[in-house]
Amino acid sequence: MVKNAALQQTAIPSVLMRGGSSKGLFFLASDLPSDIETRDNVLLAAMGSPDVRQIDGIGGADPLTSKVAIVSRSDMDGVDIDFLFAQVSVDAAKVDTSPNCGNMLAGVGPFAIEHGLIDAIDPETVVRIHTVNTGMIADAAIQTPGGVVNYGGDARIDSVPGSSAPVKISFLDIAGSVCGTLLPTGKTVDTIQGIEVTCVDNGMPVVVMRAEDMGITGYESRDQLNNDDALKARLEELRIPAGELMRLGDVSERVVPKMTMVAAPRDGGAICTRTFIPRVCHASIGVLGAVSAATACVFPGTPGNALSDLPDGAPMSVSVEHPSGEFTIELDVDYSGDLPTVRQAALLRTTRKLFAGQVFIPGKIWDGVTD
Ligand code: NQM
Repeated sequence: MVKNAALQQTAIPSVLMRGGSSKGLFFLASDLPSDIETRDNVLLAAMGSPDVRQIDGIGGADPLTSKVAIVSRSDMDGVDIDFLFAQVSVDAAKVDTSPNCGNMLAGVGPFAIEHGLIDAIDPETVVRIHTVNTGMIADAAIQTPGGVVNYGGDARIDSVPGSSAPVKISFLDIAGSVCGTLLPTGKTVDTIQGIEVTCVDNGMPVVVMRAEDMGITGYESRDQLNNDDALKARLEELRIPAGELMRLGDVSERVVPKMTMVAAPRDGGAICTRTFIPRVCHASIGVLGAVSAATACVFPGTPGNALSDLPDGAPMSVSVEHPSGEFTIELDVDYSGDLPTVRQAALLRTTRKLFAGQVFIPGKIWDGVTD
């Protein structure tokens, strides 16, 4: 930690990484204040929030680029790394650490290896990660030929230009990550204000509904939907009671549940989605958001099930269409009980280190003294 007294700023070591289709700052937990209020103020200052342009920080003025990963060695048996995800609001002084982010998760393994938190193995290092937000465990397979993280490669994901090394992520126990149970209302279908929805939490609390019921086709662009103020107001009217039903309490200040509107697939996928996260339309779809939305489609009688074209196979490859392409998830579904359950979800992401150095925050927010 370096305090630049002349400039009255505190310099904090940090790496800017793209994780999947998101981007954000990665910190070692030991470089941040342990007091949560001070830490959140530091993160807000680093990103430049609250401000729609985040002009006084390094955030990208979009929820997808206003994210933080806080990384440390884990004390848990058999687990390598603890990852605390923080969603830093763009236009409000809010930091939400309740949900996970499967996109930022893709950068955690490389960051941990390059900071000496775990030894790399030639040619691949499987990093077992505990997401502190929800207690979930994930395995991320990082390419490390010669013990060095490989960022180059041919893997492509929609909504990210170019290609880089693949990061294969397997989620081991994601049901009920934030709400406690997979179907937090106890039902596969609820009717809220006349709209049929599935409230599900398979890694991310998500409310899934027919796009048609919300007055859209479900094939609109992100910009079209972001300009639809009436739709946004209607979604928020549904989200607040859905949050209560999902046992999340008052969600007016939180970033969960996410709102996913579904339509029949039209590009060869299993389901077409448009997701609000929750006040802005996602450019594609979140990783765990996609796992939850796909899971909602597995339950017979749900709006998603009726519209989807699910493939056979165990695990089955579910292609989730979104505004900038598709995202394929391998879902291992167990149909032996009364209701289907998902044993494991696996998917492919890529990540890239973009910038390493120090982020400067005003010294009055934190003097840089860690305890
Ligand atoms: O659902 C956006 C993202 C996410 C979260 C959001 C995510 C996930 O695309 O696992 O990755 O839903 O706010 O990074």
